[in-house]
Amino acid sequence: MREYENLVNGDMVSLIKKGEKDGAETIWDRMEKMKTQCGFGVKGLCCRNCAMGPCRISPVAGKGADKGLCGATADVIVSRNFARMVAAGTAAHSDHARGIIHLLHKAEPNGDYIIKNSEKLKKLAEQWDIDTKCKDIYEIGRQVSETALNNFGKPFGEITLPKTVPNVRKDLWRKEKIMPRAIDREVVSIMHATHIGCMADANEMLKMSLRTAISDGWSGSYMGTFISDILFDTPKATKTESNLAVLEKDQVNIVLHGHEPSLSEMIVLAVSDPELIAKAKELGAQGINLVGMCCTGNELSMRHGTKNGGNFLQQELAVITGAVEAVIVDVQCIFPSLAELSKKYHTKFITTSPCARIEGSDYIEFDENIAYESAKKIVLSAIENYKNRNKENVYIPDNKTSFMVGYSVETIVEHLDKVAQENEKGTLMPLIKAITGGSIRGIAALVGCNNPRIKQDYNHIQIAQKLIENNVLVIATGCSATALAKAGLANKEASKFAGNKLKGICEALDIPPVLHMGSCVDISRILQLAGETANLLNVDISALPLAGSAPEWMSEKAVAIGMYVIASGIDAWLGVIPQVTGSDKVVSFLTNEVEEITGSKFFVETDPINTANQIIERIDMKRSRLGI
Ligand code: XCC
Ligand code: SF4
Repeated sequence: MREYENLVNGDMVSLIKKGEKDGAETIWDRMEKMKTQCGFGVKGLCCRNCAMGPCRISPVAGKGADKGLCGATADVIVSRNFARMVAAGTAAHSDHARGIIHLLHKAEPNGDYIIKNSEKLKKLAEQWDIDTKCKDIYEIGRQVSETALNNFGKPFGEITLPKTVPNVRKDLWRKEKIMPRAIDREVVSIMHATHIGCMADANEMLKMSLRTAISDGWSGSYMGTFISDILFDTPKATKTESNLAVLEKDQVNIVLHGHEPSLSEMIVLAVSDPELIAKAKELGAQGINLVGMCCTGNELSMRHGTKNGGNFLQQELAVITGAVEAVIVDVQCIFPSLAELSKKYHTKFITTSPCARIEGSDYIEFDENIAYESAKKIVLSAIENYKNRNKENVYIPDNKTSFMVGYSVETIVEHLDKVAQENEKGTLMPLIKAITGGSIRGIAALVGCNNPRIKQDYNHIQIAQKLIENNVLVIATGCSATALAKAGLANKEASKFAGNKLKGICEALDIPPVLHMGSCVDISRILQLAGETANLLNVDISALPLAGSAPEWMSEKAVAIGMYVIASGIDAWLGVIPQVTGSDKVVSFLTNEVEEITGSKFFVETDPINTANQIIERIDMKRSRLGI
C-alpha cells in the first residue's frame, strides 16, 4: 500500500484512492513505474545534439567516457543542456506574450477584444515615444502592438527595456555583454550555439543563457503582463476560494487549465451568457461553474475573482472527482495523460491550441477572429456533457479556503496610500519606509510549480510560514501562490501567523502577509516592484533585501525565470536540484561566480526550513550593507 500522505496535501489523498478504485492512472502511478531515474540525465551528462551520439559522460572520474565523440566535455554538455532549457522556457513565456500582443493589434471598439485600460496603454505608448495626442485609442494600440512585436525580432541594437530597469543594471548588462538584442534572436542564438561544433565554454554558455533569460523576464513576460492589463484591465484586490472543493455538485463544472488569457477571458464571458445558462438549466443543472487551474486559474482569479480549483498536481484529481464536464486547455503544463484519464469518466478533454494538440482529446480550435463564438461553442460542448455524468461516482472533497488575490503593483500602491503622506501618495515610498524602518524585514517571492518528487505544496507552505513569522513579506505567483492560497496564508486573517511587525503593517494596509500577484508570466509584476523600489532608493536591485525561491519547480519556464531573477540581482533558491551536477564548473558558476557578475546567485536547498533561514540570513546581510 502506497504512503499517499507523503505525496499530496491531506485532502487530496481521498481522491487518489478514488482514482485507484476507478482504475484511473495518475502521475504517482507513473512515477512508481519510472523507478530509478537515469543517472546520466539527472546530472545533465547525456548529449543527443548530433547523430554521432547519444554520448554520455561517466559521472565517475577515471571510469568510462570523459568526452563525447566530438570531444565535448561534461562542462560543455551540461551547460548546453541547461541553456536549451532556458531557451525553451523563454520561448514558452514569450510566445504567450506574442499572442497577447497580436490580440492588441486585433482589438476593436465593438470587437470581442477591447481595450479596457487606455490609461495603461497611453503610459506605455509615451514610454515608447508613440504620439498619443489626437489619436484614436485603437490606433495607439496598434502602434504599441507593432513596437512590442519588434522586440521579438528587432534587427539591430538592444531590446527595448521598461524604465523600471535601473540604469546601473542596464550598464552592468552591457558591460558583461548580456544585454539582450531581441527575444527570438536570443532563443535562436542558443539553439545555434548548442549545435554540434559551436559553444564549448561552459561559462560563456551560461552567460548567453542569462542574456536570453533577461529577454524573457524584462521583455517577453513583462510585455505579456502589461498588455494583458491593457486589454483585460489591471487586477484589483478581490476575495475568492481555492481547492477542488470549489467544484459544485449540481452545476456544470468546467475546469479551465493552461496559461493564456486570450482563451480564458472569452470563456469567462461565455459562461455568463444567458443562452448558455438556460441550456445548462434545461439539462437539469443549476448553473455553470467555472473553475480555474494552474496559471489560467491565477489569471482568472486575479481579474475576475474566479474560483481556483488548484495547482499543477491537481489536474488529474479534478477529473477523478467525476464531477467535471470538461477540462478546457490551451497551452503549457497540461498532462497528455488527461486524454486517457478523461475517458474513464464522462469528462470531455477539450484542447484548443494548434500549439498543444493532444491525441485522444476533443480538439475545438479557438479562433481569435470569432473569439466569443468559439468560446461559446466550447462551453456548449461542456454543457451538453452534463447528462452523461455518473452521479453515483461523484466525490468532491470538502476543503476549500478563501483567499485574497489581485495584487498588481498598482493595487499594492493603492493599499500603501492608506498610510502614505500626501507627497508620497501613488508611490511605493511607504513600502520602502516600512522596509528601511524594519517593520518589513525583507520581501521574498515564492514562485513556480509543484513537482511529484516533493510532497505537494509542502515546501511552499513551510517556507512561507517561516518567512512571515520572521517579518518577511511574501509575494507569490503561479502554482506557489495557489499552494499558499489553499493553505490559508493568502487571506487577511493569516496575519496572525506573521511576526508582530509584519502583522502590524498588514493590518495597517489591510493586506494578507502573502500577496498573490498572479500567474508565472506575472513574475514581471515582481520585477516591476523590485525595479521601482530600487529606482526610488537610487540603488541597484541587487542591493535590496529581496529574495526569490522556486521550491518545487519542474518546468523549463522555471529555469528561465531563475536565470532572469539572478540576472536582475535577486538571489534565487531552488528546492529541486537542477540537472547540472555533472559539471562542477556549471554548479560553481551558478552558485558562486555568477554573483561577481550580477550581484546574486543560486542557492540549492531541498530543506524548506533551511531555505527560509538562508533567505533571512541573506536579507539581513543586504540590510546591513544598506545600513538599515
Ligand atoms: Fe506550470 Fe504556470 Fe509551473 Fe504551475 S507554476 S506548473 S510552469 S502552471 Ni508557472
Ligand atoms: Fe556526442 Fe558531441 Fe554529438 Fe553531443 S554533439 S552527441 S557529445 S558527438
